[in-house]
Amino acid sequence: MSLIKWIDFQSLGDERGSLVALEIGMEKAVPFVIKRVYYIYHTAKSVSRGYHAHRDLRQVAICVAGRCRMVLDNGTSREEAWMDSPTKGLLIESMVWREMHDFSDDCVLLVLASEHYDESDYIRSYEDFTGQARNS
Ligand code: T46
Repeated sequence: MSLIKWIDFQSLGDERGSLVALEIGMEKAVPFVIKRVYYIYHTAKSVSRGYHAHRDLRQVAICVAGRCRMVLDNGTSREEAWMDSPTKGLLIESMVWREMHDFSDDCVLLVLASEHYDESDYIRSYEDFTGQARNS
């Protein structure tokens, strides 16, 4: 099964512009209760971010402006996708290594998270990640 799992959001556009609404309980939109929201912006094009996996955390990432390239890796296969649509969320499951590259100057990456911030949930060594992914 592909690592790249898109969730399509309904755009409530009219002549004034576009609007996407995400509400707690909209199970089809986001398949977990959102406990945290953060956004990444002003990342220089030459900078890459991520380089970690999460033991339990599930997330949906939405590029609400600009674009960036997301790489996902489950320890066996590696896939990538351009994030460039405010109406598409990328579901990132637990135990998936992620890297983000090629941020445009105007990129704003909004992330909905299933848990509060917890540094102990991060696996920041690729070697540790592949070892744990093999055994899970
Ligand atoms: C992920 C990708 C997509 C907090 O204090 N609270 C938070 O909720 C977050 C997300 C980060 N931080 C602190 C930890 C670091 O001192 O903010 C700093 C930057 O975080 P980090 O280096 O982890 O950022 P990225 O862009 O490498 O990764 C982030 C998320 O941490 C991660 O969960 O999946 O975005």
